[in-house]
Amino acid sequence: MPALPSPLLPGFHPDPTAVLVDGLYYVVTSTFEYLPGLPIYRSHDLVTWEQIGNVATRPEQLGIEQAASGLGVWAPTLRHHDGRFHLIVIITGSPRGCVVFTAENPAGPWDDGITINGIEGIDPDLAWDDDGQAYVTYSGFVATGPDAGTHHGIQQVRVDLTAGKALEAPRSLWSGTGRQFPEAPHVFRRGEHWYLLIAEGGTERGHAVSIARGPAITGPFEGAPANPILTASGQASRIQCTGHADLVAGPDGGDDVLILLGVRTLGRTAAFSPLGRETFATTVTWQDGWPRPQPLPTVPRTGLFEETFDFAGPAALDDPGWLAIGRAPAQVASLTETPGRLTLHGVAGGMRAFRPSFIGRRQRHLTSTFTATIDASGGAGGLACRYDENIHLSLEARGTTVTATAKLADLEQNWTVQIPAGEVELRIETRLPEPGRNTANDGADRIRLIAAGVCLVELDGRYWSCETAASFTGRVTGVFAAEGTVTVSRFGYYGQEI
Ligand code: 6LW
Repeated sequence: MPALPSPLLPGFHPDPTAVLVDGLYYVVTSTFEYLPGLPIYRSHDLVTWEQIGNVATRPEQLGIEQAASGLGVWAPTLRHHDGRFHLIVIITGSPRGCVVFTAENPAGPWDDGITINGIEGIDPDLAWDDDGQAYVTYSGFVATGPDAGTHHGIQQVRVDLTAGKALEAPRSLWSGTGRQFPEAPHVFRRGEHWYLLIAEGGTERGHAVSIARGPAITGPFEGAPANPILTASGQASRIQCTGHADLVAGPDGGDDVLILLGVRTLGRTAAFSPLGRETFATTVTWQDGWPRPQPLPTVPRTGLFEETFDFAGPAALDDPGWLAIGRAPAQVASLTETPGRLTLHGVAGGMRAFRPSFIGRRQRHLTSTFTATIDASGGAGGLACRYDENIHLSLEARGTTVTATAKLADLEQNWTVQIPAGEVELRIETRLPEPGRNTANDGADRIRLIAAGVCLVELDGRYWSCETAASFTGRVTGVFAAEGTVTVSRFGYYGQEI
């Protein structure tokens, strides 16, 4: 097998689920409050990946207009059955609940989905027994409401996918080895055994993968003697939080592969991960009917990356990598209102708003430059890097002033520079700390906020990392409007892995 890149899908790509169909691999990850939801990636060799679309392109598929940041689309499971792709997901903070979407073509269109009633939890898995009966296996974690935070282990129900209902009361399957938060179950058959693969320990530094097996899809399940079979917990590794895995057969009959969640940490204490939870992969060998994951590939990605948008044509927003918050990108930004430019209308509060006027892209490279050429003469707006409405960085043009803002929960600081009237080029750069600067104060990357070539401030990126933000997502960087009308003639993203 060719060396697997590490990460497999860089940037905000948590909770991966994977399936192999007719020699092609597909991976979907979770998206929380963002739209479109559930990006779908395709690869023929697990090395080169292309985003072929998103499962949820229409807001009504998700119902997350009011979902708080960090709620919305949680961990999905992607499967292929009876000639159709099936994607099951529990949408927290949405009236839609547990939904199964299907599509013939994974690139879309996906249907509106059917809600499965009778399931209270997160991280649903969908599997069929040998007679074609469908089962949903899920984590009995309560994510919202008065009982939020309580846990009922891994549960399972037989379901009718056409009627959209559970056919029995939930049965408890397993609670893992005693680490907190048994979740992310996947059930599959291999040879004579049925396996129940789960995550436990929580999605932070205690994250681990454990497995059990039994004689039927319904169990009873018995844990592996060597659980947890994978964890970075307590190990001197830059890649931490490894867990939440799905299993696929390797290319060309090679070893199986676990597709899993992890973070890339920086700094002396490996404490901060600027890009949030990413997707990784590792090979698996089997012994005595139990999987033995091999060490995660440590060879990082290398190379240069560039994508630019000049908004000249009507298709610039069709790229599946644009993200907006609680609304679709095309509901936030227009390509027709000002021909040749992207137009956004201000939402008061700018990036502090619950639903800002913002479209952006995942930051996927630790060394990165985002640029936007903005005309804010009809209002105020600019370029921003977002974790959520409380944790973000921005450059906002208003008249002949550009204000840089660093927002960190209850703290906020501003810096200003005067610019000539007209268009201004705004830039957010992230750079790795210089080698040898590995001191106690070394947090994460260095972030520079630049307007018209002037660097207003350089900041330690530890404060815009998933640990500090206590965030399930990652950095998303793009353009926003805080007032009036703002237009953008050019947006560029340059990345480098070294
Ligand atoms: C997800 C859970 C988890 O539902 O984090 O890492 C939660 N694992 O399985 C949100 O992504």
